[in-house]
Amino acid sequence: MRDQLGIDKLIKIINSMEQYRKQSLIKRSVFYHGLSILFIAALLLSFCKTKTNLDASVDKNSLPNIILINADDLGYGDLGCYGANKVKTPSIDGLARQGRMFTDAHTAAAVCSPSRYGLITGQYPLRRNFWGPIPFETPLTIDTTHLTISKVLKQAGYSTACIGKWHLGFSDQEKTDFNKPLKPGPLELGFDYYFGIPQVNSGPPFVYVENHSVVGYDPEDPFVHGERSVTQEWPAKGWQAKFGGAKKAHTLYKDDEIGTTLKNKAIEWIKQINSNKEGNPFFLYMATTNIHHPFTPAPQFVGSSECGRYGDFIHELDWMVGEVLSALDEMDISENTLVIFTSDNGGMLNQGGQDAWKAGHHLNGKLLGAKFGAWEGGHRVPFIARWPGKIPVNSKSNQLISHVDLLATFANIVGKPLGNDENHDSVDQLESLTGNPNSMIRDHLIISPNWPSHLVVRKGNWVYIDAQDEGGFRGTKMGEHTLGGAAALKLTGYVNSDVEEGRIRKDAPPAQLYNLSSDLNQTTNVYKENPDIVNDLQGLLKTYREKVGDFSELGWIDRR
Ligand SMILES: [Ca+2]
Repeated sequence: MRDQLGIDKLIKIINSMEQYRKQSLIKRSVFYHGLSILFIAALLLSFCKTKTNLDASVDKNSLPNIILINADDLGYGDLGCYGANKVKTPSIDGLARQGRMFTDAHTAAAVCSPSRYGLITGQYPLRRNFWGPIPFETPLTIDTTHLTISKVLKQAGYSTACIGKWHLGFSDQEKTDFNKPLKPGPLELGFDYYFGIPQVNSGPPFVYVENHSVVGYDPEDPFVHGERSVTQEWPAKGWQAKFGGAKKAHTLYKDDEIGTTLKNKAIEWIKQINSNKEGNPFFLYMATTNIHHPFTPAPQFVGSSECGRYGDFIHELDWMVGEVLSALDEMDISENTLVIFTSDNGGMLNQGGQDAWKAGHHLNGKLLGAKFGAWEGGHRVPFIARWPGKIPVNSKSNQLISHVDLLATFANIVGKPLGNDENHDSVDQLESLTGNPNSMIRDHLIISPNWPSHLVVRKGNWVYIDAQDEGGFRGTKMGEHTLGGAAALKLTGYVNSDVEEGRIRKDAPPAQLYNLSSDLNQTTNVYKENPDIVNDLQGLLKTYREKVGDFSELGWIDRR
């Protein structure tokens, strides 16, 4: 039927063309010669068009959307699927059941800013001499010529967004001027869109930033140094008196609405990209402020957990994740979306963390140590990946992986594996996500605590720390915001052979070696018993210390 209609149409067209020729008095041979050239050109054009569309649709269909959720300060023991029972995390537990949970995943650093640097660049932050959280006027810490996870995906045709906490600086000036466009920033590193909080929820400026601008900014109402900011007061929120002005921008930022706002923005962006019929895959890097202090869950979560505001903030985080996952279901795109959930460093024994601990919630599970530190609790974090049809459901992996590995892994997913570039430390872990490798893919792993002296190297089941104690927070008293290291063992009751009554013993070895296969909780320093291994790992660390290069030290270090 369709063929007959086509032939009838063709006869009609030929008849009308002949009529036109007669009217125009053009010779039959000239007219049809010209027409045939036009016909061939049209055919070629139409072939090219079809071919391009075909290629694009094949490529796009085969590439998954990627959502990378990076929680803040969420410890190894903070989720139900990792053993927590004072909080309920049904959405994240569900994600784990539908995918794979990793038990030996590590951040690049035990601290917010350098951890995020490693995640985004695939490079150990030590190469940038980067150790601590950056002050708020620090310029962009990532070189805009550097390869990033967002660039790898953008170059493969992805629409990309960063929504949430940035904490990696803006501008190329010596000090960032928030009264000027915040450029370069995430957009110059491969993100098409950015919305979020520029720094951290505990420090200024307490405003939202969208792309290059502070949301609600008015040049008539600029930021002012030394003026108290118009912002809500919360425990463990600081420096309000340091940076004020910009009243309208400050008023738009309400601490207990951040979780909801970021969740809404994330879903809004996914919906907008998904409704774009070009069919590009998308990459969303969603960095929550949950569960970094101040603990500011929305009112409906207050009092919902069994371990205070710390747990309530986890409940809000779980809700946010659940809402994003539900949105994927509603849009019918869950099947072709790789969702990764992780955290930027281990749990912190701040006031909220200490209260939670006393209520029986163990932030980092049975792991020794916490945020900022070289012990496992500082950098071994939850890492869950779901990719229907690719990642086996309800599976666990004890493969040693690092956040820096996402760069090479994403590059492989989009079919453009990275070369052996000295400028990154990323190892392709696609096989760890989707298969069951028999042996460790990584030969070794370097992890940065807050103190450069305490650099960590992991090789096989051995972990070596180049100094005594945790090399992180230095608070020694219960109730102190920065309780950490040996002193924190008075709270946790955990045991380490170098520690006695909350202090490092006088006869403790100068550095630390643990065998994680028999002593995951780092109870016994076996440095003295294994001089050859110590020697080998010290040598390995030395090669990395030489990579620091010409950079001056970056980030705050708790050197009290
Ligand atoms: Ca953090």
